[in-house]
This record gives sequence, structure tokens and C-alpha cells, in this order.
Amino acid sequence: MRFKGSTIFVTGGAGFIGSAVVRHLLRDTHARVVNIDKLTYAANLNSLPDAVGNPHYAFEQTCIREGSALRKLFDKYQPDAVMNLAAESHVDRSIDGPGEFIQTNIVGTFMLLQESLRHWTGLSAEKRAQFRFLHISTDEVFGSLGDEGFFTETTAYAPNSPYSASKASSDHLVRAWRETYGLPTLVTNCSNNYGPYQFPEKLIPHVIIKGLADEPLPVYGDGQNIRDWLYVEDHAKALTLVLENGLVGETYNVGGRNERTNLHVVEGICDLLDEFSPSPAGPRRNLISFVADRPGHDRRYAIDASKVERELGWQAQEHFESGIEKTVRWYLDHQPWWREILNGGYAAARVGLNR
Ligand code: NAD
Ligand code: TDX
Repeated sequence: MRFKGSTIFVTGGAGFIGSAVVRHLLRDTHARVVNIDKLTYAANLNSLPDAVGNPHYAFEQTCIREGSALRKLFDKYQPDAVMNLAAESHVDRSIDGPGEFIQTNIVGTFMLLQESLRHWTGLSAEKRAQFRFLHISTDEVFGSLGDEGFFTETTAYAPNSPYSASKASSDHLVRAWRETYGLPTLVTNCSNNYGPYQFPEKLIPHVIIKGLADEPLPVYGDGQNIRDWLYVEDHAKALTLVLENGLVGETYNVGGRNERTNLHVVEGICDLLDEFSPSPAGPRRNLISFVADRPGHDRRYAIDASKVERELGWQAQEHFESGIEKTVRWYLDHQPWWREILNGGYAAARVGLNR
């Protein structure tokens, strides 16, 4: 009876990973889920088709930077756990406009910690012992790897982008609130997620949508940067396991053991599109276009996920080849979901060149 009688706050539950977490909690556990989301450009309540009307689900349009609004939610729902996924998440946007990243990722996490602490301090001893604050972070806080090696939980922080620096900062706040005030916190750092309902600014959905339209497919730099891909539903399961069985004060790296160069990923999507939806304009690989590199572009990320595998029994179910096929099919089968984003004014233009 997982999470029976528990109320879980999921911040950023209308985003890509947050919505996968909400769907997983509602489908596979008994938790009552409160989705706290400001509804920025990246949010989409259509990513939660089965949540509306579910008696275990509530939605609150609230910004995590607003302490008094958060306080009302803690008082109203009396949560047993907080999963913090609300963030500005796109590296390229952080290059052009770091301010929102500082405000939401750092100040917002600070506000959420403060209100969680206030709530936690007022709980009974038994409830205090059970309460958890799980902060969801990224492997980008560790910086960039060379050809060898992996990020582990003890790798030193060395963030290179405004986005990753803001996430690193929030991770440190979470740690400090445990060490100093005793708030029962945990942190996860994961690699690049992909799968259904991802906003089309990110590499994989961007290339699928541009490829379907027979438009140029932008590959930054030489295309040899490596990312370690994690299917979003595997990630959601890992997060609930960490919430359930993780040790307070620990950090867990989550990754799918799927390192691929960006060029390999883009070529693979081209071939799948050609197979599922051939174009009279010819093979999609002809659309690949090498463009100016991202400033401060990290070369390689790779996660050593052995701690979460060994200690919590988690294992990624999806291999990249199966996950990318599912993902391409999903975008083909769910065109209204992303066409609404394009019709709503998202231009899918290049950003983040610091011009
Ligand atoms: P996303 O951009 O798809 O969604 C973020 C959500 O947070 C949106 O629904 C948005 O409305 C909400 N939000 C933003 N600012 C808010 C605020 N001030 N108050 C309340 N809600 C706010 O992001 P994602 O890809 O789902 O990422 C979720 C988390 O996971 C982030 O913390 C991100 O740093 C982390 N992460 C993401 C990846 C990835 O590959 N996508 C990898 C590692 C870590
Ligand atoms: O059009 C593109 N062409 C391209 O070559 C885009 C959008 C990206 N890229 C490259 C840049 C990266 O090397 O592809 C790689 C992936 O880019 P993104 O999808 O922007 O992801 P990344 O910068 O790696 O960050 C992602 O993973 C870690 C998430 O956006 C972060 O929120 C997460 O923390």
C-alpha cells in the first residue's frame, strides 16, 4: 500500500518530469498528490489527462517564490512530503536570461525550504520523523567530463552554465537546511531525461518536430557532445523509490547508462521518422545542419547510477533504442499536444547565443 494516507506536494507537476511523477503517483500508489505549479511557458496541464476529477489529485497555481502563498498550502493540505521539481530548466534560456533561473531555482527553493521547515517544526515527533523533502537536481552541477569516468555522488560541484549554477546553489541550500535545522532532506541528481510530454525546446522533441516539418535540424558545434539519456518514466519511478526508502541526508545519482553523442541521437531520430512517416522531400539526415556551438557547452555527462541500483533496487527499464522509438511514436501519435504549443506562439527559434 505505497504512500497510503500520505499527502505529497509535487512542485512543477505540470512540467515534463513533474507530470510523469504525478501520473506515476496517481497510477501506482495511494498517495494524495497536490500539484503546485506557477504555469510558466513550460507547463502544460494537458500532460495530466487523467488527473482532473481524480479524488487523490489537487492542483494549485502557485509560484514557489511566494512564501505566504506556500504557507497557506502547507496549512491547508498538511503534507507528509515535498518533491521539488519546479524550476527553470533550459540551459539555452539561462544564457540569455539568467534572472528567472536565480529567482525560481534559488530563491524559490529557499522559500520552499523555509515553509517546509515551518510546517515540519509544528508536526508531532512521529510525523516529523516521517516527513521528507526531496529535491530534484541535475548532473550538470558536476560540470563536464573528459573521455573517461563517471559522475558519482562524491564528484565535486563545478557548474558551468547559469542554469547549472542555480541548481548547484539550490542543492547546497537543501543540504544546509538539513545540517543546520534538521529538516529531513534528500537530493537526486539525474542525467538528461527524454520521453512523452517534453517541451519542444529540448533536443529530442525539437528534432522530432523539425524533422516532421522537413526543416533544418540544428546540431550545436561538432555534434560530438555526449549526454546520458534517461527515460522519464524510469526517472519518476526512481524518485518515488528515493522518497520511500532513501536515507535522509543522502544524495542519489540517477542515470540510464545510455551515453550517446548528439549526432548519433539526431541521426537515429531521422531514421525513425523516415521509417514511420516517410517524407517526399527525402531522407531526414539531409536536414542535419551544424550550427554555432552553445557558449560554455559541456562536453560529456555520464552518471554512475550504482548507488541507487544497489541500495534501492532501482533499475532503468528502458534502453535508449527502445525509449527513443517509443518517444518518436508518441510525438507522431500526439500531435495536438505539441501543435497547441506551436500555435500558442512558441517559435522554436535558436536562443542562447549570448547576442
Ligand atoms: P520543465 O521546464 O519541463 O518544467 C518545470 C515546471 O516548473 C513547469 O511546469 C513550470 O511551470 C514550473 N515552474 C517554473 N517556475 C516555477 C515557480 N516559480 N513556481 C512554481 N512552478 C514553477 O522542467 P523538467 O524538465 O520537468 O525538470 C524538472 C526538474 O528536474 C527541474 O528541477 C530540473 O532542473 C530537473 N532536471 C531536469 C532534467 C531534464 O532532462 N529535463 C534533467 C535533470 C534534472
Ligand atoms: O537544437 C539543439 N541542438 C543541439 O545540438 C538543442 C536544443 C540542443 N543541442 C545539444 C545541446 C546539448 O549538448 O543537445 C544536447 C542536449 O541539449 P538540451 O536538450 O538543451 O539539454 P541539456 O542542455 O543537456 O540539459 C538537459 O539535461 C539536463 C535539461 O534541459 C536540463 O534541465 C537537465 O538538467
